[in-house]
Parts: sequence; structure tokens; C-alpha cells
Amino acid sequence: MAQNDRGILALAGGVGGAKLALGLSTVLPAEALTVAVNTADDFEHLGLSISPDLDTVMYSLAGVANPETGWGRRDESWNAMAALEQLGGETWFRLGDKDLATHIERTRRLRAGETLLTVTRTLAERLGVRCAIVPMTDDRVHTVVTTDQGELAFQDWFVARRCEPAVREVRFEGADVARANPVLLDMMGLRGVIFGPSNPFLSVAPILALPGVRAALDRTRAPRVAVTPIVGGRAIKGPAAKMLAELGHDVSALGVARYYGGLIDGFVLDQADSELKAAIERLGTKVHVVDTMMQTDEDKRRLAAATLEFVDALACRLQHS
Ligand code: FO1
Repeated sequence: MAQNDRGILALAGGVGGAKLALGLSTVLPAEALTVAVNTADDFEHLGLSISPDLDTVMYSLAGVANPETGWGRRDESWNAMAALEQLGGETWFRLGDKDLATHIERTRRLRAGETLLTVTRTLAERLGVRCAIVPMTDDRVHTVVTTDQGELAFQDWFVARRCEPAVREVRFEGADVARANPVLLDMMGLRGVIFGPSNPFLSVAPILALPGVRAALDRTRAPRVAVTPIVGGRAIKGPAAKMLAELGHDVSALGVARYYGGLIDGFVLDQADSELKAAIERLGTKVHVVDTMMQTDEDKRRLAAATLEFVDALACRLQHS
């Protein structure tokens, strides 16, 4: 299959996007799925190159993700952190023993001159992942959060301060000059583009901030569908609802659909929010109402299958319009 040919491009960030990516990987042939992942959360810590969202997606697709946290690996041990603590080292960002191996090997390969794309491909293959996971860019982009307590580097705000300082603005340093991965620049032959149920401001916005990505989304004839990260006015995980409020949006799936605006043709809405269907459709976005909760692997498969059906139904509509 040629690159993009009738494939699905999924945009993903943290845990929600990774769960849907796993669902998609169970209903699509490996060569028909590419997951493009936010890297603006990446940072250097303890001398290591950490790529939290790439790892969350990679561990999920490999079936080794920690089911309690969503990030990190399952059956993890914490000996290195405990030893580091005893030595008075920095332990606010918790790296399990197995997870550390990923960061050590990524750092070694990057220092040897490999690109993040190549390193990601190798690590994912080693863990048995069969579909493509691509970082949104090989260049450095950093999320900076302007809060009521000043400017904070992303993980400082997210982990060290537990997302508590109120957010005034989010910016992606380096995004304006970063080169997006080619899969994000040519979306012509795709079956569909799926925005995962990831945080719109932290996970999807950095991808959209890369030069050429919005234009590629505008140009493609493939249906573009977003899956809601908000159910009943609450984020399934993380600070999306808090950020919607603090950034002046409606704290609802409607607020998310408005935020994506003309970038999407379809919106997957949770059944608990079915009363918002008409309001979202008035934005010019088709709506598909389903159960979007993904607790079990079967839930992930079911949501992925429903989203793909919606993508294909929209394709028929777009062809006839
Ligand atoms: N999130 C936390 O809330 N606390 C942590 O100690 C933590 C450690 C961590 C280690 C590796 C990794 O890949 C992710 C980790 N995360 C942790 C999650 C991470 O900060 C967030 O998931 C993302 O950056 C936001 O999507």
C-alpha cells in the first residue's frame, strides 16, 4: 500500500488518544493505520530524553501500558526511583525501572544521531507494535503554559503543580519553525483523519500548530472526525474540562466541537450528551452519538469500529456534495 493510500491517520496525545489508537489497531490492518503523536510534552529530565505521549501510545499498542495510570508500563517496579530518592535526587517525575530502559535507549540513539522518527520506529517494533507511530515532528517543540502563577514548562505545570495554576494561555515554542512529519502534510489519499479523544489544547493543538498541517487538513477530501474528550461536562482524564473553562470555552463537547470549527466534518458525541447533537450540527458538523467510554479492550474496539463506520458514511456524503 502506498503511503496514506486509503489509510487512517489518527492524531493522538495522551491516554485517550492511545486507547482509541489501540482500538483502531484491532479493527484495521497494520499497514492501514498511522498514529501521529504530539511531542510538545517532551522534555529532558535526569539527562534523558522523555517523550511521554509517544510512549503512552507505544505502550498501549504493545499491550504493556499501565492500566491504572494510563502512562508508563504495567507490572512496573520502582527500584531506581527509590534509590534516587535515598541519594536526594529528583523524583517528582516518576520513572519506573522498565520505563527507564525506554528513555535510556531513546537517549542513546538520539545522541548517536538518529531521528526521533527512526528511534520511535525501532522501539515500537522491538515491543511488537505493527502499525506506524510517528512523532508529529523530529524538531524540538515545547509547550509553555502561561498561568496565574507565571509561565511554566509543561511538565512543571502538569506533574509538579498537578495542573493547579489557572491557565491563561498555552503556546508551543519552536512550532512555527518545526517541520511536520510528512504524513501530516499530505493527507490526500486517506480514508479518514481521526482526532482522538485527547486534550484539544495540549495534545491536538501542538500538531495543528506545525506549519502546513491546517492547510493539509483543509485540502484533504478525506472525512475528518473528532472523538469527544468531554462527557457530561467532564474530561474522561486530565485537565481538558478545567482548561476549557479557564480559556473561556463552553465546558462541554459543544465547546470542543466549536474549538475545532471548520477543521472537522464529523464529531463523535457520547450518548450522555445527546442533547448537544443539534447545537453541534448547527456548526455544520455531522454528529454520531455512541458510548465513548473506553474501560475494556472491547470498549476500545467498539468505539474504533463505530468511528470508522462514521468516517465511511461521511465519505459517501462528501462525495455527493
Ligand atoms: N504523569 C504524572 O502525573 N506523574 C508522573 O510522575 C508521570 C511520570 C511519567 C513518566 C513517563 C511518562 O511517559 C509519562 C509520565 N507521566 C506522569 C504522564 C505525563 O506527564 C503526561 O501523560 C503527559 O505528558 C500528558 O499527556
